Amino acid sequence: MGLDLPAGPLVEQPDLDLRMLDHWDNLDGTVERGYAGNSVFFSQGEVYLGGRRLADYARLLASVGINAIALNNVNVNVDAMALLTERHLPRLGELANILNTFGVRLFLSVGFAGPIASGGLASADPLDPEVREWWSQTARKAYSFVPGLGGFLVKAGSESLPGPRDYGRDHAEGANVLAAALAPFGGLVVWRCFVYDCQQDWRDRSTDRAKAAYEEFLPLDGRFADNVVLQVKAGPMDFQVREPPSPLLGRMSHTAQMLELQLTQEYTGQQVHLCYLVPAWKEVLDFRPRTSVLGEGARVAQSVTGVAGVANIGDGPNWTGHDLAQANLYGFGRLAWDTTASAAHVASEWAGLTFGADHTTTEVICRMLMASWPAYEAYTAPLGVGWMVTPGTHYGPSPDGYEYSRWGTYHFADFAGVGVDRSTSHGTGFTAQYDEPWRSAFDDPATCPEELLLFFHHLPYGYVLRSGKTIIQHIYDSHFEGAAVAEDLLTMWRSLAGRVDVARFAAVEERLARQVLHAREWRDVINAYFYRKSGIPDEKGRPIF
Ligand code: GCV
Repeated sequence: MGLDLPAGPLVEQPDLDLRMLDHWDNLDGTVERGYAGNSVFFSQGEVYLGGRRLADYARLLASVGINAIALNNVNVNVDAMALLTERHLPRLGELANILNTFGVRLFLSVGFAGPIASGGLASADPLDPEVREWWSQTARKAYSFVPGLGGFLVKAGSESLPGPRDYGRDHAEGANVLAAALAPFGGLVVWRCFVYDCQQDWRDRSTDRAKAAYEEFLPLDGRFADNVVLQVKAGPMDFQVREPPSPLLGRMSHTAQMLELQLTQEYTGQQVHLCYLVPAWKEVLDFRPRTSVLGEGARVAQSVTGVAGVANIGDGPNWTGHDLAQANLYGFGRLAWDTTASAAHVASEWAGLTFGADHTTTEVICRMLMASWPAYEAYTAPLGVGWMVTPGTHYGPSPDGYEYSRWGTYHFADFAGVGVDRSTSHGTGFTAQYDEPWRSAFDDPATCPEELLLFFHHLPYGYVLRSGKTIIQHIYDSHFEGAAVAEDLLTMWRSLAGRVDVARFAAVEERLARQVLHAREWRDVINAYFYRKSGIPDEKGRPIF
C-alpha cells in the first residue's frame, strides 16, 4: 500500500465477535446461488480434501478477519443429512483442523428433520424425549470427531422445509433442543429468521411476507437459550437490490442476533454485473432503529453480536467469477472487523492490495466500484419495488415473473400505479413494526425515503417526486441513465489497458461488455413494461422498445 508502518504496536479489537460466511454448497459439488464454479469443499458426494485450495481459502479468510464458516447449504438435502454420521465426520474433522490453523471455526447446516431422516425416528418434535436424546447423541458424536466445531446453522419451517410448527411448537422450542445438545461442548445454534408463508395469493393484499420475521420471532424474546443466535436477513424480504433494514434488527433485549448479508449476487447481477455491495451493507449497519431496546443513537452494528454473509466463492481460479467481485468478499471481512470503515475507503484499500499501488488504477477501480450498486439499482428495479427478476434463476428482467405467484413477492403494477401499500392506515401495517421516527417517516409518502417509496406505498404514475419528476418519468430516466453508467464502467476499465495484467484485464472486460448488453435489456424491458401499463410517453421522446 506504500503506507508507513505505525511507530508503536497496533492493537485492534474487531467490532463483531462472529464474522462468518455461510456457504450454500451441496455434497454433489454444486453451489446454490453460486456464480463462481463448484464447491471447494465437496465433490461427488464426499468431503473433498485434495490439493491446496482449502488451506489457501482458510488463509484468505483469516487475512480479512473472517473467523467462521458454515460449510453446507441451509437447504439440507438427504445427502447432507449424512454429514453428522461416521461416513463424513472423520473428514470433517480434518477439514476443521485446516480451518482452525487459521483461526476459522467450522459450523454445519443441519436439517430440523434429522431425527427422522438420519435417526429413523417417527417424529422430529422438539419436545419429544427421544428427539432430544437423538440431538444430544448426535452432537456428542460430532464433537468427538470435530472438537473445535462452532455449532449448527438451521433453516427450519421455511420455504417448505420442516420446522417446529409442524409439531405445534414455536421457534424457541425448536432452537432450544439443539442448543441443549450443543451446550456441553460450547457450541452455538445459529437459527435463521427467514421464515414466511410461501403459499400466498396475490389477490390478498393484507398478508405481507415482509412482516413475517418480526411477527414470528419478536414475541419469543427471552425464550431462547443463551447459546442461540438469531440470524436475521438484512431486509424483510430477500436480498433485493434495495430494501429497508429488517424491523427485527435491534428489537430484542434478551436474544443475541446476527445480521445476514448476501455476498453471492443472486439478485444483483450474478457476478456478471459489477455490483459492489459494501455501500448497501453500510446502510443496514448504520441504521439507527431508535428502539426502546437499543436507545436513541445506537446503530444496528452495535446491536448484533455477529454478521454472516452468504459466500460468493467457488472453485474458479479467481474465487469469485468476476475478478472485481472479490471486493465484496474483502469488504465483508473489513466491515465485520470495523463496521465504521467507509465503503470508499474499503474499495480503494482492496484495489490497492489487489492491483498494486498505481494511483490511476486504484482511483479508477474505486470509482467503478462506488458507481456500480447505484447503477444496478437504476437500470433494474425502481424506487425499492423489487422482484422484477426472472423466476427461478433470478437473473434478468421479468416484470411480472413473480407477480401472480405464491411467494408473496408483488409490486402490484396496473394501469394506474405501482408499489405495495405497507402503511398502517390503509396498507398491510408493516410500517407499525418500526419505532418512531421511522414508523411515521415510512408511513407517509411525503417523508418516506424516495429510494424506498414503492416498497412502502402504492402510488399513481403521475405522483411527483421531490426532484419534480413524476414516478413514470423517474422510471424512464433512471433506466436510461443506469444503462449509460454500465457503458461508462466499460470505458473506465478500458482506460486501464496496459496498467492491469493482460489476463485479468481481458476477463473483466468481457464481463463488463456482457453487463452493458444486459443493462440495455433491463432498461428496455422495464421501460416498455411501464409504458404499456401506463400509456404515458417518455417526455424526452427516447425510443422505448
Ligand atoms: C438457500 C432465497 C434463495 C434460496 C435460498 C433462500 C434462503 O429464497 O432464492 O436459494 O435458499 O433464499 O435464504 O434460505
